[in-house]
Amino acid sequence: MKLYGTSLSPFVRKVLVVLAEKGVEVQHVPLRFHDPDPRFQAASPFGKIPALEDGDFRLADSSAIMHYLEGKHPEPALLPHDAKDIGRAVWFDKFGDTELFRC
Ligand SMILES: N[C@@H](CCC(=O)N[C@@H](CS)C(=O)NCC(=O)O)C(=O)O
Repeated sequence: MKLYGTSLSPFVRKVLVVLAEKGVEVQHVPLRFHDPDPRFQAASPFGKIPALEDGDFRLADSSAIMHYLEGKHPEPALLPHDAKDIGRAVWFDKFGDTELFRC
């Protein structure tokens, strides 16, 4: 599994924390956004970081990647199952990525 994106990005750091908490081995490729690397471009069509490559599966966006990792490596669980709790968890994730990030 490869994670593209420098850890200067808070979005990349979010995914690195998820990978570390779940004990998933990853090859970190610390490139910057819009890097011309064709494998990165294939994983992130808009050139944003982070992007993930897992075999022939590619995915961009930190939240999408987080949900993918949660499904593939359910233990330890980092997301709740209860409807209200998952609603709140998604709210905090979006808040961190948007309102808080802008500050
Ligand atoms: N919603 C995306 C946002 C990713 C993002 O905006 N990353 C910044 C770096 S911190 C980036 O790649 N910016 C380049 C651009 O917006 O074109 C995510 O959660 O991964």
